Amino acid sequence: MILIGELINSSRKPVAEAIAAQDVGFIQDLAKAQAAAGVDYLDVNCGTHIADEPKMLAWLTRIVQEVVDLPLCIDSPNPEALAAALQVHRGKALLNSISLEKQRFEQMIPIVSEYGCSVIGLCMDDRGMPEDETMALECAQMLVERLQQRGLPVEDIYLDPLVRPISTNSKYGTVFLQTVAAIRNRFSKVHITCGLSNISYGLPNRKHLNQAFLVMAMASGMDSAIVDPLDRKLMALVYAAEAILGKDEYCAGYISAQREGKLDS
Ligand code: THG
Repeated sequence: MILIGELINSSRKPVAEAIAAQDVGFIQDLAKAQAAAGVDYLDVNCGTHIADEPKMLAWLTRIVQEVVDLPLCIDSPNPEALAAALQVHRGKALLNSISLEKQRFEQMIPIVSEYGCSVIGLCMDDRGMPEDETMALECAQMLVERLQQRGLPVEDIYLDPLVRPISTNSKYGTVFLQTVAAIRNRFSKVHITCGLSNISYGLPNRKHLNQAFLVMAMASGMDSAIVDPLDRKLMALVYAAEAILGKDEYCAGYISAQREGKLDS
């Protein structure tokens, strides 16, 4: 699994406050804690600071990479903010995100080419978010086709079928899982990711839903997710599910996780 740590996001109140106060230590501690938990990327998002998002996203990128040796998942719908952050980013970033919305696609593509990053493609177009797996698969296919046309290798494409809360429609869980399975059946090499915790929005004790959903989505072919890596149970389930799905030869990863104390609650 390619895990993306979600905690440096200004939709979380302590982070919004730290960004407003330019509290470098608070952000850097969050970066170090997530890196120690074993993620592959750290998401950085300061979408609530609209007025000076380019400056703030570049600042976040710089201070996070001062203390962790990880690539970042740069999370913004604003092309100027993405470009400003990519300018100071070291290594190969993951741009979060492009979509099939005409204006967004055309604005983002030159940035992806200029900085040679990987990219998350949201499965939606100018009609909005798909309501069923047929339309979601159509968006996925169109994204892969158009990104490849622009020279992006399939290994650099992360499709996000978009998780919606089951509290708003009880079908959203199965629609997502069927979409993942259909994408995986069609494209063996493309990455499939999502914002995992959207599934449980509006419900109590959300961690159980997030954990069950993660395992089911992995079984359907999802190979990446944006998660809270400080949820130890969730992280232990990633090791367990990878071993069960044959993604962990001789269960070596599971056994090392045990030795490193990562499987204790
Ligand atoms: N797809 C893609 N990118 C995304 C999302 C997605 N980026 C943002 C988001 N969704 C994923 N990241 C987060 C980060 C933090 C939280 C949830 C998702 C979080 N939420 C608190 C909660 O749910 O309890 C609410 C905030 C708070 O009040 O603390 O912490 O889907 N490509």
